[in-house]
Amino acid sequence: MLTKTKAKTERPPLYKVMLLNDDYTPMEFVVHVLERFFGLNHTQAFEIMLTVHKKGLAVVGVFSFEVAETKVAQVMDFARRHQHPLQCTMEKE
Ligand code: TYC
Repeated sequence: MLTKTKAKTERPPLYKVMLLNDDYTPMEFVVHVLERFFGLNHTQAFEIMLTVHKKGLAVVGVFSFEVAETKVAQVMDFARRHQHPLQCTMEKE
């Protein structure tokens, strides 16, 4: 019999949400986004913003598909409304 019957606990896949650097979005705006949508305190938010600024991108959180999708949409919508080119993406972990 070729059918595998592996007794395993299925975990839902997780998704990394990442912020990308650009030359135009103000640093304070990125810090505000990280506090507002990712629940980070000011120090954590500032550190992650600086990592994105220096390295080009950083993972800002890991979530279920639905939550990751919502965070990306919220960040992209908020950035667009403020006319900043900030980009936020998600990727399967
Ligand atoms: N590089 C931007 C600047 O110098 C700051 C920035 C940080 C932009 C993180 C986007 O995801 C970002 N104003």
